[in-house]
Parts: sequence; C-alpha cells; structure tokens
Amino acid sequence: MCPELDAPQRADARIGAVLRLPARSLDRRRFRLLDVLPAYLAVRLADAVTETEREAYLRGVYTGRHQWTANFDGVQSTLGRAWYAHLEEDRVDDYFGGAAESDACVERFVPGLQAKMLALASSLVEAPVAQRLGWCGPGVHVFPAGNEVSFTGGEVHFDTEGLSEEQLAARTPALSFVLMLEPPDAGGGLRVWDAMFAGDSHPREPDASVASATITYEPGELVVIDSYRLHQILPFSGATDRVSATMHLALEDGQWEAWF
Ligand SMILES: O=C(O)CCC(=O)C(=O)O
Ligand SMILES: [Fe+2]
Repeated sequence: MCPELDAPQRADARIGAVLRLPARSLDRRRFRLLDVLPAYLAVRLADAVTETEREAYLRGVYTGRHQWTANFDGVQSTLGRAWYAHLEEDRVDDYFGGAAESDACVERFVPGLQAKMLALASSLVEAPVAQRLGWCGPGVHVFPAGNEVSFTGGEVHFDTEGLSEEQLAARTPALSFVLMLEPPDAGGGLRVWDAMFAGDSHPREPDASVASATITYEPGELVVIDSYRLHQILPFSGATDRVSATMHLALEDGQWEAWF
C-alpha cells in the first residue's frame, strides 16, 4: 500500500492525517477501511465513480430539481429526504411518510446512485449493507452557490442524529459517506477535527490546539469519516452549487444499515 497523506494542520496531531487512496486500492483489497479509519481523520477514495457516472448523476440531480426538498428556509436542498434536516425542522412525519417516495425519486432521477453508494460502502466495510427499514436511502445534498452555507460554512457537528440513545451510549460503530458529484469553484471543503463525540450534540468549534485537516474534494471522490468525528463544511465561492451524495451507516446487531 502506498498511502498519500494530506498533512494535518498541526504537527502534533494525536492521530494521523487524512488517508488518500485511488479507487483501485479497493479492488485490490490493499487496505481495510475499518482497520485504518481509527488512525486517520478521514479516508478519501479518489475516483470512486467514473467521470461518466458522475456526470450522469449530476445531470439527473438537476433534471429532478422540481422534486428537491428545501431545508432550513432554502439554504440547502436535497434530492431524497435527509433525516437530520427533518429532525431539526420538526418534520419527522414527513420523513417517514415520504420515505418510499424519496427513494423512488432518487432512483427516478439518479438511477443507480443509491445502489452505487450501498455497494461502495459494502465493499469498504467488507460486509453486506442494507437500507435501514422504513428510512430514506442515500440522497443528494445541494448547497447553492451564493447562499448562506456558501458564505458562512455549515455547522460544526457530529453525525449522530440517526443514532438512538442506546447506540450513542454504546458508541455503536457509525460511518458517514460523502460522494462529491460537483465541488464548488473554490472552498467548500470538509474540515475534520481530532475531536470525537463526548455527549454534547451541540459542540463549539475547537480552538487551534486541536488538530484538524481540510479535505478539498475532487469530483468523483468518496470521503468516509467516523460519524462521531467533529466536522464542518467550509464556506465556498463561485457560481457552482456544491452537490454531493450522502449516506450514513451504523452497525446494528452485527448488520450494517444505511440511511440519509
Ligand atoms: O458534504 C459534506 O462534505 C459533509 C456533509 C455533512 O456533514 C452531513 O451531511 O452531515
Ligand atoms: Fe455531517
């Protein structure tokens, strides 16, 4: 294995930097995600989808624009429904009531994307991955150019919203996957910190003594982080929306399950 490392922004990082691998290392089984992830802030898999696939997915996302779900007064939209957004907006009934339609919509406009995300995850965790029963499967985030998230960046957060109190207490293994379909013109990377969930769901940005790294996404790249790791989408500029497919995973009773 010949890992390519993105250096952390402090030399004394307790854990390593970001591990960056070409997609072929997946085929060749030259690394095991679950073994290496604890030692890194994130794992990046370059060219996780072909350029042809990426372009087709992206086109489909925009063809389905009239079916996007607007969240948080339109600062972001999704194709398919995102659990954390519905939870925070008190729209849990819409999430579950609309789950089948959400999946149908993603499959209609971006055929094969959900299966691709599940297959990539399954390949990486080296086990079957099933969609969480009754929940929405993988979906797409659109953060529009020239809108709030582009100016301020996203919230500093953990991806713990889809985990029950029991799962949180047990620190059930949980992973977040982001497949970048279209990065913005500049900025819009993912900042990841050497800081893990410790019970506070509304964390502040750590001070500079906490090591962090910034992932500047390449088109077609898949990024995996531990869902308990602190992270934030950074501000971005230019006229291009930030479009990414997202999926969360948790290991429940020995079975990996996925949702958006
Ligand atoms: O799009 C990204 O880079 C991360 C998205 C994210 O943090 C989330 O969906 O929870
Ligand atoms: Fe997140």
